Amino acid sequence: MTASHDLLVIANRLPVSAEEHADGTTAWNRSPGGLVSALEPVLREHDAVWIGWSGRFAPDPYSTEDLGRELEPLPDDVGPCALSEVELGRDELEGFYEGFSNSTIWPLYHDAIATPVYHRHHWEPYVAVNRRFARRAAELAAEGATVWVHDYQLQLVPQMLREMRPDLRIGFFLHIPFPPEELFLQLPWRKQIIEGLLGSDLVGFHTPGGAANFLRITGRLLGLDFDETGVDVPDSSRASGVRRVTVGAFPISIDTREYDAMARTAEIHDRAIEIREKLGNPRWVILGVDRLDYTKGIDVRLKAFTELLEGGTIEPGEAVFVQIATPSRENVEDYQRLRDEIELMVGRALGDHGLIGAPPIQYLHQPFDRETLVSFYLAADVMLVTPYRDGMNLVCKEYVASRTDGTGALVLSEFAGAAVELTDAFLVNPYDAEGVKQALVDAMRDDPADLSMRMKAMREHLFEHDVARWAASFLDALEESEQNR
Ligand code: ADQ
Repeated sequence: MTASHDLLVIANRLPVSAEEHADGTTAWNRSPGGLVSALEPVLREHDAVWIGWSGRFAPDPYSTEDLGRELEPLPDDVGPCALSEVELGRDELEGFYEGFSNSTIWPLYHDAIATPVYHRHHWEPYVAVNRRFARRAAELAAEGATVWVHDYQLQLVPQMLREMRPDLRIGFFLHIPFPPEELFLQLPWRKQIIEGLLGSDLVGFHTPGGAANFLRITGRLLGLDFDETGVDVPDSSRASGVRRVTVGAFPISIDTREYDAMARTAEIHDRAIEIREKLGNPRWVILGVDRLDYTKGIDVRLKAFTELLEGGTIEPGEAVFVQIATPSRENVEDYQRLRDEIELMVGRALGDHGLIGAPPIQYLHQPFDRETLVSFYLAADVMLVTPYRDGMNLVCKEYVASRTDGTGALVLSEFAGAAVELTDAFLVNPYDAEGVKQALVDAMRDDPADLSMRMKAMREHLFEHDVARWAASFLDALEESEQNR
């Protein structure tokens, strides 16, 4: 590959993943996802390349010169555009991904719900891997190309890349929350992270709150001048002496029309009816869908539902709570502990309140395809989305987009980015156990006319603010930030 690409997407993962077979062959599966479908039209318009890791390991210790074995090259036709694989060794992944990304940044940026760990031996591979991504982009970018860097695993890439290629236009988007300074300042490498992000022309967050936190920290930590739209970074190569970094909120969304269309098919309707029948046709089906992550507040919901059963507000057999929890980050200790805690809670509740043939809770620790998820969304009278903190949360948007007939109720945490937009949901503070119980009861018992008004308003919002609009607004803002150069 040559330095010919005018649009580069850099994300921790490629939009395809490798499935290595015992006979040495590799199958490549396209990973469907919001980001891929949002970017697909833009990628097609450009000579684009996507830089990321494929999920397969290079031998440790990683060295570009001496791979030990050649990784089979990626086939040309598997992705939505050209793909460039960044190699990672197994040990490196532990430090960079499971370590610094998921045991330091992830908990710190989610209000320190789990205690972040600060290990120097995690920071070093984080820097090394970020540099590898930046170098690859520097090699592949055409003069003046646009680069869009994604998420918390790659916060140093913008600055590294700017040093290598000052001609590039660099945008960074953070998919998780950005914390207030009281928390962020714990980070021993706080200055390096902020300087890394400030290598961008545009830094985007899901919410105005995240953007404001970031701006305040640039002032506090680096003494830079900022206002609500950006920050001035000293730059002696410019006549003005400063380079403007634009900062803003770009709430991500889903392909609303696609979910709406899926939910209208006869097949998915039939599957939703079948799900309800298998659950015993209760009056209420209540649903939770998440990655099994301690930020998502799965325990909050289980507790609320169980206490309502205990107190007799919900009669056994009247309602079934289905919790779908996708296995996630199973090598990180906090996630192993969480799984045990949730399964203990489910087991206890079933022991105390189960009826023969009619368990009040169904717990599925499995991934499902999108069609199946939409069938569950259609089958559910109430969707419970109760994270302690969430950058956005797409599940609640998928639920709303799937409720084509305007029925259904969404209970949504105030601490999900989506709460800024979906103000017609039953908003709750996930730390307030009584408040969550009350919101669930309100959602179950609300008058159908009120429910339908709320759902209609949320659906209208999502049809107008879909993922294509998100991608376009970020790329437009990036282009405009260039005009300020
Ligand atoms: P996540 O933390 O992964 O994303 P979320 O936004 O809810 O959270 O996205 C999860 C996605 O996985 C959804 O599209 C959902 O349908 C899918 N999913 C969940 N359970 C599944 C299952 N059992 N089987 C198959 N698919 C399942 C991070 C941030 C969020 C932010 C997104 C996008 O933490 O806050 O909204 O990135 O920026």
